[in-house]
Amino acid sequence: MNGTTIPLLRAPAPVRTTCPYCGVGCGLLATPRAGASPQLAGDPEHPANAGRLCVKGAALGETLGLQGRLLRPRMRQRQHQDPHPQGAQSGPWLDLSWPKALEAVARGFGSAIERHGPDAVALYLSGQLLTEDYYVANKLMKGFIGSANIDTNSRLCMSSAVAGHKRAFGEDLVPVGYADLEQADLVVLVGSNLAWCHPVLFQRLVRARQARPAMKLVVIDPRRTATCEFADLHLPIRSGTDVWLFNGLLAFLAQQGEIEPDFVARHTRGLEQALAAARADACDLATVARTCSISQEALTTFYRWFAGHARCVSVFSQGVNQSSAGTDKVNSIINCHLFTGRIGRPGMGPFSITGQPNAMGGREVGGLANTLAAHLELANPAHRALVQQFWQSPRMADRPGLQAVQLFQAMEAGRIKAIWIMGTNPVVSLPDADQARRALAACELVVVSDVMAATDTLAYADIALPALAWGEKSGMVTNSERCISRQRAFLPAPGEARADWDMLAGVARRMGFAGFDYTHASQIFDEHARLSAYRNHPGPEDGQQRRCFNIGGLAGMDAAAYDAFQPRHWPVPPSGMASAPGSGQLFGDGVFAHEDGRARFVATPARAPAHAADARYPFILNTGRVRDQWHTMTRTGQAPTLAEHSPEPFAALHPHDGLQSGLREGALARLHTHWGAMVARVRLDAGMARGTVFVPIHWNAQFASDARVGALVNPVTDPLSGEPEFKHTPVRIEPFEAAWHGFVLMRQACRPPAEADWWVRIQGRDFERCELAGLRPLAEPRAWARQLLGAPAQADWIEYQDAGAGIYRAGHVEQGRLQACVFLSPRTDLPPRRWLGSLFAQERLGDPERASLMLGQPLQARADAGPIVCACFGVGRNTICAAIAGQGLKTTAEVTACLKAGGNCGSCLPELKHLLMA
Ligand SMILES: Nc1nc2c(c(=O)[nH]1)N[C@H]1C(S)=C(S)[C@@H](COP(=O)(O)OP(=O)(O)OC[C@H]3O[C@@H](n4cnc5c(=O)[nH]c(N)nc54)[C@H](O)[C@@H]3O)O[C@H]1N2
Ligand SMILES: Nc1nc2c(c(=O)[nH]1)N[C@H]1C(S)=C(S)[C@@H](COP(=O)(O)OP(=O)(O)OC[C@H]3O[C@@H](n4cnc5c(=O)[nH]c(N)nc54)[C@H](O)[C@@H]3O)O[C@H]1N2
Ligand code: SF4
Ligand SMILES: [Mo]
Repeated sequence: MNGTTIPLLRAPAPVRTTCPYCGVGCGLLATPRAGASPQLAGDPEHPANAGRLCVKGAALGETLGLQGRLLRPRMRQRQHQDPHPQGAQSGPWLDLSWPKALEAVARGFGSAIERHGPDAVALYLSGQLLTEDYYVANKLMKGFIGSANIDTNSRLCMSSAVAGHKRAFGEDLVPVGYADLEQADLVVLVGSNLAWCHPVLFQRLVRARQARPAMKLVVIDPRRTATCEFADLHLPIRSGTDVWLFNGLLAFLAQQGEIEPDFVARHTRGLEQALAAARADACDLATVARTCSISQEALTTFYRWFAGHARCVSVFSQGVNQSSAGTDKVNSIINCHLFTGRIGRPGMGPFSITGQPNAMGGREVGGLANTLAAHLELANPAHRALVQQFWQSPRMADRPGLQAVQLFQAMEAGRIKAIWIMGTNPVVSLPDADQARRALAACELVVVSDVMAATDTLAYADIALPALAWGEKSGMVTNSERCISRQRAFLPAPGEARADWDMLAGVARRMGFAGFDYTHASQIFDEHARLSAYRNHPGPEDGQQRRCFNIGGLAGMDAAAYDAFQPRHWPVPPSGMASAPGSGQLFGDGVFAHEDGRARFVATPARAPAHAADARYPFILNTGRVRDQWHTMTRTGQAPTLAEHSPEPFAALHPHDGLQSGLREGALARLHTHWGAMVARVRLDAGMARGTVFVPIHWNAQFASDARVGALVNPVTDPLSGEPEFKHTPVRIEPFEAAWHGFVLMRQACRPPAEADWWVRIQGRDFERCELAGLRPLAEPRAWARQLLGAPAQADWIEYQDAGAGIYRAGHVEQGRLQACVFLSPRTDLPPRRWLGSLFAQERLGDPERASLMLGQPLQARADAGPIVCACFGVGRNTICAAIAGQGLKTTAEVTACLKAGGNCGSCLPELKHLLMA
């Protein structure tokens, strides 16, 4: 449970580690405390964050408890193969020892390979694994099993950026760092909600702008996001039209003569074709503006600003990558940077920002089905030979393996007989996510390593392997700006949990493979570092290109040196070896990684997203993130501090669209696509484009009855990168006609009742909350409520009923303390949950509180703070709005001075700004 006392691993000195969430890669100091959970703070010496943390990082302490953890290897017999919403395998779990579990995995994989060949097995990994885990998995699969059926959730994340970089630069290289963002005169954020998804970096940007107010910020996103609150210009382009926009920009720059002719002539190829394609799409500004559905004035402003600011960084993220034209979107942006020579110098360049903490490390080890290791290429026979020689491996995969979406399709078709899923939750995060269930149900052997005991994916596992979690595991990660840092353990290993690399090596040894005798993570990192430098020098005898990814300078660290490792940006070539051309400020010398040293313009003829809206599915479904949750919520879902900002799954749409569809704010709506359906709370938001609906990705069967948006997403992928079109699926949205709405707050775990056709579970500080709704009226609310709240016959039970109005309220009090309460109504305007939640912190419920409980409203009008805006200080919207109005506050600084809100992590500053302007 939160706040559990954890035994100490070592004397209380701060341990330097890094945050397990986003790709900013903030450093943390964890100080173990006797008799209390460790104290966590931002590391003032880490180059990414200089001591700052966002709200997710600041709340990490609330996720360290062992409740819900998977602590022993388990196995179960499959009883049937039918996909079932809550899991196909209904046999009971049996604990087993590690040797038996590893043996079972090795035998299962071995048998599938023996019967059907190496391509009948697969690994599906994650950008949240440590570099060492990733390295061992890739080595096992590609070099020893001999198949490239190893892919990762990075396929769903930045594989379009990888493909775009390779086309343009010849190697997957990100030429921009965080300081460039601060030095830029123009920052363009394309398909990135940086304020919520990379908050500490966003705040670095905001501060840089305060220091240099002339710096401009442009946001290109169909939605008006929190990031837009700080923008000088927001281009709410029609979803999927980025290539038109950037083709238009290239044509405009050409027409204005804004070319860097020397750079283009000496360091690039392919301009003519790219420009011809751009001009074909963008014959004039009016056409581009119309296609992108923005005003010509806004378009021209953007184009002029781009033309006029040499120091320009274009940050792009999932609004670009997650598209059936994702790779072309990436190259259309890079084209504009090459044309203006804006790359390789401070304060400029195209910046693919990574999402996961070790997405970059996964690229280094070549975790994708089409890459090798150390930025080498699977398709290149010389590269395969090089890696095979280094690994001394018996075989080597010689063709690309299946990419995530294809992999699960092949599995459903029976072509994958055994899979090991590690550090990812594909039943939630894949597109057409019900297909993932069918696929896993059809697979003979499903092995899942995870830190939690219950996830939507584990529901389909035959073998569950307990992994060490953040705080317990140790290894390297690389952030968005190529900075390698250590994650370090500051907690003891709980139960029998093991490091992921350790499980992989154990299975490899049991499969009879040599080269997996690691006893410490430092040995694996050393091997990875040596491979990066191995024959990494140009020479006619090699036929090899010099690779920019070289960390040979980090080879040779023993356990102690590894333990003391300080953050370093790569490349770090071995001492004495010259850096590859193009390293340092990457591409500073104008030399790129293509054989001829030149970058490539890529012709990117624009094409529309795969599926258009039609009469049946008239809206476009866009999916993405909220501020305070991480992905499938397995960890952030346990933190009360993080639950309050967006407690429930929602569907945001424009108020006019809401009106036309009969959807009120706060009502429930059902969403249908060709692929699946779900139910969510309606949020009317004037910042949404007409005809679009936004749904967060986070909720799943562990937290809600029916809110897994992945099930609705079309599985179309980009032909080059294999990345799915997560941001564009035609959808229908209609009222979910519930006969009753209600909610329960309980000190104990709250099990959603069978009568609820819809529910959401929310972690509170002293209680659990369940939001409920039912399609059929409750016959006996009172008996139902007493049973649900588990109140004994003689319990102190207070209640209020207005049977005619269908209203029922009840509370169960024990020794003066509120144990549980329930509220039911035919409407959605139920009492404020935050105020009720605060009653659980009280030692004694006085008569006024008992009365107000039955009234369903606080006695003082101000007692309900409203939905939380500042999670650090628990400041709600009502409190903020009252202070703004009552005290005439004008700036976020004044709000902070008055209420503290925004004064710690700063994640809520965009929302404070919004409230000030409202
Ligand atoms: N709080 C939080 N932070 C996170 C994560 C998290 O789960 N929670 N996850 C991390 C991970 S792994 C990732 S990959 C990053 C993702 O970080 P982001 O990419 O910033 O986040 P998203 O919300 O997926 O999408 C970004 C924006 O793309 C917009 N968009 C949709 N369609 C289009 C389009 O056609 N064109 C353009 N230009 N924009 C479009 C969406 O409206 C959305 O606002 O976040 C990381 N950080
Ligand atoms: N609709 C839609 N879907 C999307 C996206 C979108 O924008 N829209 N975005 C996509 C993107 S960018 C991403 S990155 C993915 C993310 O999607 P996932 O990777 O599926 O999401 P997570 O919740 O991060 O899954 C991590 C899993 O690993 C477990 N875990 C945590 N630590 C460890 C560890 O140390 N070892 C092991 N073995 N397990 C561990 C967690 O409990 C959890 O079950 O979602 C993708 N899916
Ligand atoms: S910005 Fe927040 S989530 Fe991202 S690494 Fe830093 S503290 Fe963690
Ligand atoms: Mo991601």
